[in-house]
Amino acid sequence: MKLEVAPRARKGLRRSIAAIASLACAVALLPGTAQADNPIVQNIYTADPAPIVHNGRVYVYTGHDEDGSTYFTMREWRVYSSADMVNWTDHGVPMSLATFAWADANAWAGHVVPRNGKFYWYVPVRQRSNGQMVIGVGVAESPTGPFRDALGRPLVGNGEIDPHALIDDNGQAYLYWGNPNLWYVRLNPDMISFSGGPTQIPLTTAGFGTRTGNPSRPTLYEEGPWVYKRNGLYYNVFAAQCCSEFIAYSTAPGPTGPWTYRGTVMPRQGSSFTNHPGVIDFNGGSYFFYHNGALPGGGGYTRSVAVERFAYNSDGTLPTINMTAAGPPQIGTLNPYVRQEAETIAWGSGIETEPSSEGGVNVGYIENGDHIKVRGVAFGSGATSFTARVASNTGGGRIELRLDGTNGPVVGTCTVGGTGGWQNWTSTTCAVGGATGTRDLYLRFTGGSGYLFNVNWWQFGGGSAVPSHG
Ligand SMILES: [Ca+2]
Ligand SMILES: [Ca+2]
Repeated sequence: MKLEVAPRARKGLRRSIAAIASLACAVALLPGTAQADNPIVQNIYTADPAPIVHNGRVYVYTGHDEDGSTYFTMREWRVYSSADMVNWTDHGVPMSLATFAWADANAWAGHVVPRNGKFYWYVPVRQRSNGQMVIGVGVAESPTGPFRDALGRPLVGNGEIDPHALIDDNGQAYLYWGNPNLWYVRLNPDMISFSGGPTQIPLTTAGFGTRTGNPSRPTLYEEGPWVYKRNGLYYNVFAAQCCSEFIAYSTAPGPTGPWTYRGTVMPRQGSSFTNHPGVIDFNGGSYFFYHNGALPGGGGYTRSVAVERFAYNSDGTLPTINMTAAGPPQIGTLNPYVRQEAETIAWGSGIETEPSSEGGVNVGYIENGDHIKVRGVAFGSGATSFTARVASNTGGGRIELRLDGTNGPVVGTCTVGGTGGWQNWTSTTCAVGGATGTRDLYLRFTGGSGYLFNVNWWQFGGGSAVPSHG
């Protein structure tokens, strides 16, 4: 159970996020202007996206750059999921350095692959005994964890980073990794052991492009291999030629090559000197995940995960993909007449998330003027009530339900009272009028000074929408 925290710590990031969110809202109110929903997480810095598709949702696994970091100071990993590519649910911290008793630092770029009804998460971490970067593997029965150390020791290690797993059509799995080299091992079907030793993929200029001015690294390959098979072709999308990195790719007829360099996927953009690719197909579209320094205070050590939709060229080659603030279009709509987690967010301003005593995650650290945007909410013929699961160790406040923007029409206002604790939960309900059709919903929080209340989930009543997720 989550302990009461008083006074609650304030993080400097939130104040600056509110500033960018205000700008984003100002832009959103302009007719015909795309709404800013990149980066996909606004309350913390995230990096190194690793997306998977499971049971009709996209799960994206990320690292967590600590606020104010001046190095790759990373102690835990995060996971977010979405059915519509714009509203992302925060599932908290499913794995951290503490998961691996033999590791002491550097919770860096990992990759998750489902198999055998389990989820295997390959991560580079620093081994306490010798200070070397090695690769550990976590395992869980759920995509949101919790993950445990599958081995109690590293799976493999040679000082290099950025593991990525591929299960080929014949069932043979491969684990790729490396910076400055590119390695693989053949994983056994248990996904936590391998046959043979680490093998190097030759970094030839034909395979990985030509880098000039660095004789020790003659090719563009830098790090972050993302290897997958699509329509019979193997792709290796990777971070190229630090610094700053761009994203490039190579293709091959087989999982270990021979590779042919194919060019740029994402140019050098976005005020982070690293980038990291993650590529999936989902619900008829193709999506490219990456990171940049787009949030306030953002940069090379304070990064943020973002996503774009793209289409393969007819010959299977990748188009050039540019970073945008708008991100992909929404797939379908969000159903307000079922329980929605408060931490399902298109854009959050001023809020934080934390573990909830009722399970999962709740939104907290709510102050006067903070808000949450939920995109494309299908109210249909009209909602008549709103219920929120709330807790407050202070005097509470109000939830204004607004449409279209933080200054849009108010369709209801719920009062939240004190509950005697930040994790003492109760439900509060208020009347709603005028919420019809499909609109963006803004939960705008108001009240006195200090922290007002927490929200775990919400649900509208009375409507008859026929929502869809595409
Ligand atoms: Ca706040
Ligand atoms: Ca929740």
